[in-house]
Amino acid sequence: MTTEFRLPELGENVATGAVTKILVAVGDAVASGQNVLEIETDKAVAEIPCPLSGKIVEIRVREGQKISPGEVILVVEESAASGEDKSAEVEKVAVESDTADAVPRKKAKIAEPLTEKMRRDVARAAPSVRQLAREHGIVLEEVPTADPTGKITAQDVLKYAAARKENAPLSESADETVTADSNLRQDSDKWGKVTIEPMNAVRSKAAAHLTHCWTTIPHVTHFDKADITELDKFRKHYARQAEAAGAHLTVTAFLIKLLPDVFKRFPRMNATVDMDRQLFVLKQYCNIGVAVDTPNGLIVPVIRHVDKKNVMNIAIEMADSASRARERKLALEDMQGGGFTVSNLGGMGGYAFTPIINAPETAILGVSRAGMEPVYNGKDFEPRLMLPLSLSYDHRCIDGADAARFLRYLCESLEHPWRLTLGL
Ligand code: CAO
Repeated sequence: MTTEFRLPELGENVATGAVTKILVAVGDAVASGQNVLEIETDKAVAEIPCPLSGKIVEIRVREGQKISPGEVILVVEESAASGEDKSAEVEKVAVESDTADAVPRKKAKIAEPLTEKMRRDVARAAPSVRQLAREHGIVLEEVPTADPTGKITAQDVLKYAAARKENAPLSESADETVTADSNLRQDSDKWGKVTIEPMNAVRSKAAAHLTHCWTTIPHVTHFDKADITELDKFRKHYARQAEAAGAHLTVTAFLIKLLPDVFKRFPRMNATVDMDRQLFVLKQYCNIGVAVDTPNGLIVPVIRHVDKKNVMNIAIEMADSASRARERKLALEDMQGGGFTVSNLGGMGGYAFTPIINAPETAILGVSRAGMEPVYNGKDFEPRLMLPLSLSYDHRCIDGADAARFLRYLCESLEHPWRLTLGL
């Protein structure tokens, strides 16, 4: 007797995943609970265990293929021992039969950590909205939303569907490049040799989000420099003590610590623009997104309530979030609820850049590499450690003069952190 093993549900609203690795081969013996497949969804790579025991007689998926819950992964010739307990986990279907339902009536069992993680990864949307997305052939997680809680409305889906249609020639050809087998093998175009590199799920989601941010927010970027000579002495003075307590002190943690007080003066920097209702939502809480460079692409975990944390707490949490981002261990909510983002490229180099605002936020701070510069003190040139800062802001909400005042005030706060304690 052969039994089909179908891809179980990956979590509410997770419509597809890409097969990144097949861990077994036809003819292999498989034991119940053994991982047979690696699947990549938007935020996670997960191993899929097979609840059957026996010999694999057929593999119906291939690496790189996108599959959905309910699709057959393997056909297993079951061993007698596994015959008793499998009924609740997979649906029995004769291989020859073509009358099998496209979706199994019972869900295949899936390893608990996976379902928990993926359940948290889902985008929020009403069933009718999910249905609408399906009708348009849209993966819901790709739909950008201006809602601060991440909720996706029917209007968001329709807007996205219309935009996608407008860009059809471009996106269709891109899709063809990465999905069609023949094109994956293609190694030249009319100008010469090429290499085809498919987009992974993180990059494809980031691409859709960044396009939405860049095309819907009128950006302006303002530049300034903070003299962090004294702050750096302070940081280095406490570096060893901090390290012993588990924190690597960097300028990023100090910067984040100062932001809540600076926002009190400039509340529109920690806000959302609501064009439908023609208003600004000013946040009373302070959650800061930190752009993290990962092997799979840019990910922005959020450090919550930084106003209630000290520099050490922030440094520890930031390092932890960055390493979880790099290991693909973040849940969707770990990346939600931010009011402002900090993107520090200073560890790598450069003296300025123009970061893209992370909608629905209204501003983002780019940090470049601090370096020694000769600064004129009215009499002489002094060597000072200068930190270049680039602030991109939403011009619908923030005017240039406010942005300049905000960034100057932030620079002065880095230069004289005690000033904030005066409330001046
Ligand atoms: N100027 C000079 N040196 C800097 C610096 C700056 N602006 N920022 C960090 N450094 C130093 C740190 O002090 C550290 O050196 P020491 O070990 O000698 O103290 C070193 O560079 C590495 O720091 P880090 O980058 O690991 O630590 P961080 O807390 O400053 O940043 C994180 C953490 C997660 C923001 C960072 O690792 C990262 O991923 N940055 C990339 C962000 C990114 O890709 N942005 C682009 C978005 S748009 O595509």
